Amino acid sequence: MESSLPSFQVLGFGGSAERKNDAENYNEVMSTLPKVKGLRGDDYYLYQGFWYSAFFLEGLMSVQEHFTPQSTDIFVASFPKTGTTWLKALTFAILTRFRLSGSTTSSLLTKMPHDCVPFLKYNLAQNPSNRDLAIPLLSTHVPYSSLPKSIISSCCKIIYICRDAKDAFVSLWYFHANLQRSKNVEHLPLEEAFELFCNGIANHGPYWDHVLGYWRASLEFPEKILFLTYEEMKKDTAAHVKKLAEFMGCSFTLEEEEEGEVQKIISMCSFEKLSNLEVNKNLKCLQDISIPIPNSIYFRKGEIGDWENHLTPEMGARLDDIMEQKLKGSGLKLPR
Ligand code: PAP
Repeated sequence: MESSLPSFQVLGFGGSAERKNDAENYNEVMSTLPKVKGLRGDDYYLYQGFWYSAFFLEGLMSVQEHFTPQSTDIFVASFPKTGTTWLKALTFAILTRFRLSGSTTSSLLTKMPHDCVPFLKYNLAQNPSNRDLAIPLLSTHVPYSSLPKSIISSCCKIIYICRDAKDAFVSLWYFHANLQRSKNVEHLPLEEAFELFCNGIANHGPYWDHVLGYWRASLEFPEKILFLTYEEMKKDTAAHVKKLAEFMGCSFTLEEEEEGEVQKIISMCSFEKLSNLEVNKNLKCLQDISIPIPNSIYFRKGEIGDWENHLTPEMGARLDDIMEQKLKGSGLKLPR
């Protein structure tokens, strides 16, 4: 999530002296970094090889400095718009299924998935009691190489999801455009945003480096990092739900499978179900009090290949070529 608020306001709502010091230090670091104009006309800073708006960068520096995970934590990691909301819903539903007396009691019915699985951010780093420690799920858009050392050196598990770059870009552009529209602010034309994206400029971009970082780490530490794609998860959601449960250490029992538990979770987390809930149709996300974002913005189409309705075949081919070149030799080929 982004903010166009000045940094002192974003960091200011907690109010502690330590926080103010942090903000000053981070602003000092930022003043030394290369910057460009980003998707919403705000500055993006190049930090450890990736681009960030001030809001994200301050958040990143604070978690790098202050965050310590619990050893049982599981992180849902992603580049924005590649399936985060869906994966959060699924992991949350899988992990909390034992607490439910029936599927109708899931928090997903009344809380947006982002409010069920919180993002790593300053207030969590400084005050771990801001989270429900009984649910060991957190999420992040931070690239693997910039994750806090405390996470990398821990035995915490990470579940990463990515998606065809063209669909991720279109989803990202719509998200920004809808957000700007909801604030009556002009948004960048799709063609200009596409140019930026192809040059690697997006929050937490370049996209290809984000994907490659987690891909390589998943090859090195397969027991710690599960690498998924949106397209494969769509194609066989049941197999992925079981895989997720196994990876998180809470496999479905035969009895559960026979009782249709896997299918119940798939239905609960489906685009159709979640996008039609009151909380996701008409309420705003609570995950950050500085920028209330309508939850409905996170549910657009939920389809594979929608890029064809928005990009020309030439634009599509250009992004495919870039991805192919960048992923060459990695052994990774993203489904289209
Ligand atoms: P985030 O990274 O900002 O949280 P994220 O959830 O990754 O966003 O991306 C939103 C995309 O996931 C949207 O894709 P679209 O723009 O191509 O439609 C959104 O529709 C899709 N999405 C949200 N919920 C679901 C779901 N339950 N199943 C499938 N896709 C979903």
